[in-house]
Amino acid sequence: KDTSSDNDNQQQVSIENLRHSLADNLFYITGKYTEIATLNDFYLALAYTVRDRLLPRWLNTVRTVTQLSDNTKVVSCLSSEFMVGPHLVNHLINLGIYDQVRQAVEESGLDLQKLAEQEPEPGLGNGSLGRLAACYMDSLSTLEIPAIGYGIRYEFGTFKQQIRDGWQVEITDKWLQKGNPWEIVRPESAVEVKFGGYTEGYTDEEGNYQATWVPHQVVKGIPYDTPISGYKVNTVNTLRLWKAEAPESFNFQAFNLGDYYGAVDQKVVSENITKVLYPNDEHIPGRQLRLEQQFFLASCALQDMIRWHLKSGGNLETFPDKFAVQLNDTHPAIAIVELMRLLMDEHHIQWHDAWEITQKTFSYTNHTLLPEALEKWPVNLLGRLLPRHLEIIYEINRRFLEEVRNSNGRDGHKIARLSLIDETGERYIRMANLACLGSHSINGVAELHTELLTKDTLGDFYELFPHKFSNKTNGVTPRRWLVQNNPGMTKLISEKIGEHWITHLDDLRQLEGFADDGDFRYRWGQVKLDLKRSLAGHIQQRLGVTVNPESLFDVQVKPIHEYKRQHLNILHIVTLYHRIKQDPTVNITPRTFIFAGKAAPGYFMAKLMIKLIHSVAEVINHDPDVGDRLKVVFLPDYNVLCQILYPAADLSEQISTAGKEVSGTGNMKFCLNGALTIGTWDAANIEICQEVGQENFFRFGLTADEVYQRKAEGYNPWDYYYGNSQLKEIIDLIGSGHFADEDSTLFQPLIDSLLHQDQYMLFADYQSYLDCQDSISRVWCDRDRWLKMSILNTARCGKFSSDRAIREYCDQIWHSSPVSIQLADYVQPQT
Ligand code: RUG
Repeated sequence: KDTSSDNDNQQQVSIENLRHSLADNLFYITGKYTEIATLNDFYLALAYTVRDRLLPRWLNTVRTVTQLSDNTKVVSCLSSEFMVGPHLVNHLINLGIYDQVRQAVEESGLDLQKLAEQEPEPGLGNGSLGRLAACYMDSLSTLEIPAIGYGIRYEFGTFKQQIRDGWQVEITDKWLQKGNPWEIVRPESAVEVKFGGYTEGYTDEEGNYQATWVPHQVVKGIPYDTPISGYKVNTVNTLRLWKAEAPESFNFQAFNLGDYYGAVDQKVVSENITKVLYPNDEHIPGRQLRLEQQFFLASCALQDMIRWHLKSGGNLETFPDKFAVQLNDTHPAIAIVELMRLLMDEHHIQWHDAWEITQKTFSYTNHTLLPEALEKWPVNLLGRLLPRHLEIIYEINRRFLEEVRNSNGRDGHKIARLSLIDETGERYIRMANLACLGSHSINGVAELHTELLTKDTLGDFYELFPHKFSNKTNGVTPRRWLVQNNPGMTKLISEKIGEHWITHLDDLRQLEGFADDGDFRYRWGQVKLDLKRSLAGHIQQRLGVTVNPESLFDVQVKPIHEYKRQHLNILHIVTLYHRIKQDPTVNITPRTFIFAGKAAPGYFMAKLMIKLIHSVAEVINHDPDVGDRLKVVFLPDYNVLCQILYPAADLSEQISTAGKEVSGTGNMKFCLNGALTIGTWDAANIEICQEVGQENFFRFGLTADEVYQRKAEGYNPWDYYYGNSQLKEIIDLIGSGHFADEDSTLFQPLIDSLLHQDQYMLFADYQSYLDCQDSISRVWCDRDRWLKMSILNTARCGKFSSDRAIREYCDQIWHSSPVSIQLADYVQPQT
């Protein structure tokens, strides 16, 4: 490890140098002189200045990694989503040059924060699955593990959320509109991806059946590389995102015949593949474009890795010794079949060996327990788009089921469940089954999740291959989620325990010793209050709502979904409001309820929940009886905002129905920033509670077993409605149209779904939630106790570092170890 890298930086990155580079880049790259440059031009010039400082590390990492000997493994993350977040400040912190750059920027008459705000957030994901992949890339670099992330360069990322009249409106995310200084396009490394057509079989000279795929269409995959720096190390790994292009962008024959649209047809059709990211929770089995995206990513990534491996002198038998390929959910699972095809059809390896290589190469992370979220593709669609792959899937399945029948008997139901083909109605390919079969490792992302996976969702596979299953509880990177987002708290912590915790999060335990120190507690409280003041300013400016920074900031930030139960939170808020209306002098702990999150564009109920939040807010925020005791705000388009929301929260709402959330990572970010959690016994909440201690955690509600049991006994929401007068009054109040200008129909679909089904058991958990919230209000009034609990939450959340998770993946699944990157032959560009 090059421990002198910090010192090198200090010297190489002199303020003077930085100022010159900034001026040069403004002139030579943006082509502007200072007087006419916009803030964005200055941001671009600064980004290039920082990228220049990254390049020696990046190129040395690439060079070292591509020349690694056979026994060093490269971790390859295949993910349809990477939510890397803004790059600029992250690199400044990782390179250890934040202060110098800030000074150079100031001396140039600019403000670093304002420039940083110019950076559009690449919206290349829907939420925490993509955010997790980005945290893992950060940890891989920080731990000096050779790694590459493969994803799609969506031209339009996740939609931007606007709110009009309380309703969500989706706006196209044009994140590339003003250029992207972080990426470098590598057209020389393009690959070709085939689609459609038919297959032709023949028997080779040795009598083996072989197949050729005659595609209908060929698309070019162009890689765009983005650097992912590690914290104060030389490793800068690569995120390689693929863009689809037509091999020939312009058809002159069509043009000459006067068919002007036809002349660019291919270009349009091909480029559509990487145009747009599909929103979460969309019903996608029939969406051909989504399958095209998945296959495009899988094929580009595998061709790239194979080329790299062969070029560095390896042969394909040793491919799994060189690459550990992690499938982030089933979205890239078609890669299993594509690797089989590439090995057999293009590299002439026999089935048995190809299958062994494939299984050794892949490992699969599952991220869902919801049956409706388990991916499946109609056989017809897959066969039309990928005819050769369908043949291979059939053959994998035939061999697998034969083996099962031979060794496990002929339980028809079980065989039907294990089959890669769902034949219960229209025929589908089950991607989770394919991922289980084609991987040597399958993991869940929290202990309860893994337990439920092995018991239920993937229970049949667990029975057959128990050795493949393990748990790897998710983690988040402390660099982005504390050091970058919460400099005040970072400074306070480091003052007491040094900076080692930034890469060894367990060290935060040393803070426990300060929880009883009155002075430390006071300073901890002041840091929080400052953050809350600045969030309050933001709320005022954006929404025109005045909130009291001294009130309890009660925050629920996550995608809007019935199982995440934002509407349970609303039931609590309406209960407090109702108490005030019944007795305006009632003693209520002042609270600011903050919501943020997007609903999938086609998910009506989630959109109605957003409308409900706004309608309730409208009434409560303007009711003189309520005054400033309660305020409700919804912050639109939360991606960018999470940076200020997590640090400013006092209370983190993690209230999913037990057994429905798989892990959550927001819960970890809140805890790291000293928020206390109100949570169900679900997902990673359980592990958070175990770590911080139940006396520092507010637990309520049914367990996953109890949820299951109640449902089995015949859960009836009406029993709760009639059995709890408070609940009945609240539901009736919402149903009456009180929050909807007396329109009693507006929220009826939500009310009906609760009364008639209550799939996510809000009514069963309502009283317990309310009691828990009341006890939170009491604890809040004991400021010393609250602050102590807050400090202990931060002190004890070391387990939830993505560094810990990545170490577990490296040791137990990937068998990959650190490689130190030397900068010895590095020549600094002249500036
Ligand atoms: O909903 C889950 C979260 O609970 C989890 O923390 C995250 C990362 O593991 O993945 C989320 N998720 C699941 N996002 N998409 C899916 C289904 O594909």
